[in-house]
Amino acid sequence: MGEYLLYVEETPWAFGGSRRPLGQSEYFLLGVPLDSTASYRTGQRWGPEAIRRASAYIEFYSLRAGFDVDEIPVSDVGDVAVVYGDAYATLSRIEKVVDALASTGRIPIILGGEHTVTLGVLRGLRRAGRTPCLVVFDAHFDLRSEYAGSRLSHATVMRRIIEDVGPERVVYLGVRGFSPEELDYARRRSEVRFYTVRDVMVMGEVNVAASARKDLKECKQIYVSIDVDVLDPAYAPGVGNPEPEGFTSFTLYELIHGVVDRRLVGFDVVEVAPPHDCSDKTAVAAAKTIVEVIAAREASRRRKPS
Ligand SMILES: [Mn+2]
Repeated sequence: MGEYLLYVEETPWAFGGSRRPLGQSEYFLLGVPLDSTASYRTGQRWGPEAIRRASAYIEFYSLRAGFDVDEIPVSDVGDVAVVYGDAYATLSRIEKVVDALASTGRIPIILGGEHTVTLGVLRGLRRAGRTPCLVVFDAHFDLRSEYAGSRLSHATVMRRIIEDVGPERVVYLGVRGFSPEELDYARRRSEVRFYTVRDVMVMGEVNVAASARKDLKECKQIYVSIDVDVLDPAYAPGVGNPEPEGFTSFTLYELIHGVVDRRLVGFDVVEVAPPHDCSDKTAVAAAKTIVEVIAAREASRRRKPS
């Protein structure tokens, strides 16, 4: 397992404000400061640092779970050493580090960086023997076959993932900004399941969560990918590609608690771009999102199996 250390760098801040040893934690947290395929606004490389700093100053009490997530040890192992200018090489490092750490049964928490990192994480999990279904919170489908001449970028990442895992294992929540090509691929060619922002507003969080749970019924494992641009730019302005008409924080956390359960084998929170943030509010929202995902899994484990 020691080889993974070759690709990991220590960081000045640790999640939650303190460094906990890996041996005591079921969760490990890993930053990936990658933003080299960003097409509009860059700066996601500063995301992990901003989220860690914000996490040192917020409360970890989860209103919905009813306990303090600070009780649950999370070991912050640092950042993947990014290969600047080579996203493929960076992804292969993510894959190796996630494989090494997840093979010991631990749960990865990944801080982006741009959304492209999810592909490396899922490949690492697969090497570690985990093939989860995917719940994707995102304003966008990221389903383009190619973007700006490249098959690997934040705009194509979900297409590559679906080619790996199959569309029937993927559920989107909060989508609203896409090209006709992507919508066609989602609706007709892949029949991937998705709930738009409007679906959520019209049906309500409780009903959408119930429906998504049904979609995920056959899944033995679940991975959650949260692009913070699923939130409205009013709540999360510091992102690469802001898209109007997003979720409130309330809606996001309601849905997280509605769909995340003990089957969770990992998750990521991506696309925080601190140069475009104001008052650190995107970083704070991202830090709280991490707290709520852990809370939702732990709450499910504390309940008796139904
Ligand atoms: Mn997005």
